[in-house]
Amino acid sequence: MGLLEGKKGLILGVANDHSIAWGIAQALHREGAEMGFTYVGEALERRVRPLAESVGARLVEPCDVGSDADIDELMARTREVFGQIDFLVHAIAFANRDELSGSFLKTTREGFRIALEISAYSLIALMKAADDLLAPDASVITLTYHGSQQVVPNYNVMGVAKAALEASMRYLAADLGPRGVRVNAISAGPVRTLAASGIAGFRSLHRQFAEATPLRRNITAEDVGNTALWLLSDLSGAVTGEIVYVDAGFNIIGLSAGEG
Ligand code: NAD
Ligand code: 0WE
Repeated sequence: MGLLEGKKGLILGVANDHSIAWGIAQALHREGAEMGFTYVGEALERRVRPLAESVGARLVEPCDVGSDADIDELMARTREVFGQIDFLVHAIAFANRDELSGSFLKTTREGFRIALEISAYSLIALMKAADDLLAPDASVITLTYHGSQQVVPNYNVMGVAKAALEASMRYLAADLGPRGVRVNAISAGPVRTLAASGIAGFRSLHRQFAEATPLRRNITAEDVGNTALWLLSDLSGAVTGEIVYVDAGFNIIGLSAGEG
């Protein structure tokens, strides 16, 4: 009997089979969950549909989280197909590429607005729209990164957006807690996904990261999937408003010992 047998929910943020959201979906599928998926644009639809079908998804809908109409349409379809939902996975982030290199000081007003709207406000917008669909003991997770807490070169405005996302997660946890709904974040170490490819210096960051961690390794979407499984299952029933680090221990280190 799987840990999520009889539970159903939405996964937002699968772009391809390297996506962290796909690592999560595979872990949830293994434990018996039923899932609906979303995509943005026709190019990604062609990637997401076959993946969704491979885990028997009954719902695959477009949803640009910058659009209230898209979000409302998604929740209307979700109600038709699933009735209530037991979980929601938010694995979405976006900043204009030119905001993710060079000086933080050149962050633009528009670049700031877009990064915070798509990467942080979207969690609030989705939970607001899903409010009356969430089961009494529903569990919601979002994905964050340590660049919200400490400075990581080039992460720039995304660090500010993740700080806003983490704070939003805590306020949502406090708001929905009295109903039994839990909201948590997973802070993942660097994973080579579409969102990470083409980032200036990502290869070297990825390598240096592994060397600095207590476990001396990088982390995978599968690692994140297994922690997501715990947070979305009843095993984490008293955990809410928390940031769980899936980073091979990187965040506890003050100064790296290095090799030899
Ligand atoms: P990914 O590119 O596979 O996923 C990012 C997703 O965001 C894509 O599916 C994309 O379609 C979606 N997205 C972007 N703009 C959107 C919009 N307007 N509406 C709806 N969806 C939109 O990359 P990933 O690394 O799997 O990212 C998933 C989450 O994990 C993000 O929140 C990211 O910040 C976080 N994260 C990633 C890493 C990493 O190193 N890859 C580390 C920690 C946290
Ligand atoms: O959250 C992220 C990446 C999010 C992201 C990535 C892109 C690339 C393509 C948001 N918007 C865009 N926009 C694009 O046009 N991560 C945690 C991965 C990541 O990104 C970095 C990192 C790490 C780690 C950027 C700079 C430095 C480190």
